[in-house]
Amino acid sequence: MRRVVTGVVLAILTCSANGWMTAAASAAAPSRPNIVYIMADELGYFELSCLGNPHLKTPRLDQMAAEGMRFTSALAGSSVCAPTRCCFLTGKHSGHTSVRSNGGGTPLRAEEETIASLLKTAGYATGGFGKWGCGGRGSTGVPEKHGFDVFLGYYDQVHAHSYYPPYIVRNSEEVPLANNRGGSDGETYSHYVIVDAAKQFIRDHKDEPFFCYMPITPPHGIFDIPDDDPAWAIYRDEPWPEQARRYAAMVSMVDRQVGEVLDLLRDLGLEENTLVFFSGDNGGADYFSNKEHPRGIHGANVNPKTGVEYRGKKGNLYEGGLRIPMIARWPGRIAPGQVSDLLWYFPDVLPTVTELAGVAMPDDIDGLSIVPELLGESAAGRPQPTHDYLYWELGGQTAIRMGDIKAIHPGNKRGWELYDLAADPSEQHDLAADRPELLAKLTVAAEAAHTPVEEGVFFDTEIHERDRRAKFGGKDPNGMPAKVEVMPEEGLLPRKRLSIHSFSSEASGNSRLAVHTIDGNPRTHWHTAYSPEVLKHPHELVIDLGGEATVRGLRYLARQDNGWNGALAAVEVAVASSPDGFGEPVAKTTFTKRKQSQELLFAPVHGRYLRLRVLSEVNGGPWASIAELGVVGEPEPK
Ligand SMILES: [Ca+2]
Ligand SMILES: [Ca+2]
Repeated sequence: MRRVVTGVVLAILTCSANGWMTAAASAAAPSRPNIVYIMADELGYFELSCLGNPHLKTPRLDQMAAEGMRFTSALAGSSVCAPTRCCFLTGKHSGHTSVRSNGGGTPLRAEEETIASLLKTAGYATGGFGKWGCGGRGSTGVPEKHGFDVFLGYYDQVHAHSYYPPYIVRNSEEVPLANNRGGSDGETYSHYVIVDAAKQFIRDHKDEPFFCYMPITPPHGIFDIPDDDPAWAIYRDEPWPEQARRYAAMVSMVDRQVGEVLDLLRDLGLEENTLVFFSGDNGGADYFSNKEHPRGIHGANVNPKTGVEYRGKKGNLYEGGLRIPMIARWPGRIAPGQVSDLLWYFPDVLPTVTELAGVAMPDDIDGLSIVPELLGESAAGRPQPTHDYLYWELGGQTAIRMGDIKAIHPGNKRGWELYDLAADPSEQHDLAADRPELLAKLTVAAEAAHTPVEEGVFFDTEIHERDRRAKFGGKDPNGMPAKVEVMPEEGLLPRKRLSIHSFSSEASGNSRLAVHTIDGNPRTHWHTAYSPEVLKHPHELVIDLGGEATVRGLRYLARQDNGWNGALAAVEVAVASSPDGFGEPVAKTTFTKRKQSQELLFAPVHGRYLRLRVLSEVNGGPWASIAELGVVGEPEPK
C-alpha cells in the first residue's frame, strides 16, 4: 500500500467520511476541473519547513501539503530549466523531447502538442505566467503557438535572470516595466507583475475551465527581492551572507503567493473544482556552500532530520539533480494529509490533466496518468499504473530507473554506475561490477529510449538576442562577455593566405558568415543557416590554403558568446589538391564543450584545399558554428 495517511488526518477523514465518499464516487465523471500548476525555479526537495528545513519558513506550502497529497518520489523531467519544462509541457522524457539543451531559447518544433494545446481542445482558457524556456521570440517554440491564449513573462532564460529588465514579453510583444535598467537595477519587480497577471487570469476565467501555468522565476538568481517585501523582514537579520538571506526571503515570498492563489480560489468558490499542483523544476543547487555547509547553507539535498544526502545537484542526474518537492491539492477529491511514495515524473503531468479534462492524449508520449493515485483507485476505477522505466539524458549524461534500481552514466570518460536506491539513497555503493546482468537490462532499455534530438527553428534571431540583452538592460550586444578566448597563432599557416572556397550554408540574416571563421576575430562566428532544409549534419566548409601546403592539423575556437548553439562535436578533415578531389578523411575527432581553442593533429599531408565536415554538435542540435579556424602547417616552397 503506497498511500500513507497520518493519524491526525485519519481522524478528520473519519469525521467527514460521508462527504468525502460522495465526492470520491463522482470523481471519475468528466468535470473539466481547473488546473493550476505552480512551478518554482530552483527549490530543493528539503527546502520546505514541513520537511524539517531549519532555516526556510513555508507555512502555506506546509498547509497545502496537509490539505492534499505530498509526494516523496516525484522527480523532475531533467535537472536544468529548459529541458525539464519541455518534458513537463509535452509529456515526453528527455530521450524524445525537442528541447534538450539549456541555452535559454531552444525551441519546440512547430507541430508539437503541449498540455495547453490539448486542454484548449476541451474548451479551457489557457494562461502561462513566468519563465517559458521552450522557444525564444522569433522561433517555432513560442507559447502562443503551443496552446496558450496568453503567456506573460520571459521567453528566453537569460532574459529571466533579471527581475528588473526593461521589459517582459506577452504573446511575443514587449511589455515595458517602468524605470528598469536590467540586472538588479530598477523599480518594477517583474515577479509581482507576473503573479498579479496570473491571479487576474484566474478571476477573468472563473466561469469556464482554465489552465493556469505558473513557472515562476523565484527563487532562481539573480537573488533579488524588494526590501519592502514582507518576506525580507523574516530573514534580514539572520547571520548568513546576504545572497543566502535573499534566497530564503524569495522562498517565503513564493510560499506567501501560493497561499494568495489558494485564497483566491476559495474566495471565488473554485476550490473544489480546481486541482492545484506545486513543485520545483529541477533538483536543488546546493547554493551558498562553504566549509561549514558543503551542501549549501539551506541544505536543499540534505535530509535535516537524518543527515542523509542526495548525491549531486542541479545539472546532473544523480538524485540531487532530480528530486523536487511536489504537492497536489484538490479539496473534496484528493483526501487530505496523504504522503505518497509513487515514483513519477514530469512527463506524467500531461496525461494526468488531460484525463481529468476528458481529452484524448497523443499516442507518442511517455507519461502515465497518476489520476488513480491522486483520487484513489476506487474513484478512478482502476489501479495506478507504474513505469517500466524512467529515463533522463542531458549533455552526455544518461540515467534510467526501474523501480528502486537506477543506472547512471555521468558523462565524460566514466562508465555506467548502478545503484539500489532503496538501500542506498545517496548513491554511494556502485553495483555495476557486481550486477552486470542487471546493469545490462537497464542500459539496453536506455539505448532504446534515446532518439536523436530534433529542435524547432528560429525565423528571426535578432528579437531573441534582444531579449537576452535585456537581462543587462540592453547594454551587452550578443551576450558577448567582456573577455573572450583568443586562438594562438603559433604553428598556423598565415591567416592572410586563407580564403573560404565554399560552405554548406551560412546564417546571412544575422551576419554569421563563413568568412568569420578565418577573420582572426573571436567575437565573430559562422553559423549554419536556420532554414529547415539544411538543418541537418553534415555541415561543411572548404578552405583554400592559397597554394600547396604541408598540413599537420586543425585548430578550432568555439563561439565566444553565451550560446553554445552549434559548437562542434564530431568532425572529420580531408585535404586535397583540388576542391573536387577530396578522398577519405585524413583525421576525425570529437571536440568538447570548452571556450578555449582545441586542436586536431594528424600525420602531415599535402594539398591546397582543406575540407572540414561537421557531424554533430555539443548539445546534440542540428547546427554548426565556429568562431575561428586555423590550419596547422606550413607553406610548401614554390
Ligand atoms: Ca531551474
Ligand atoms: Ca571569427
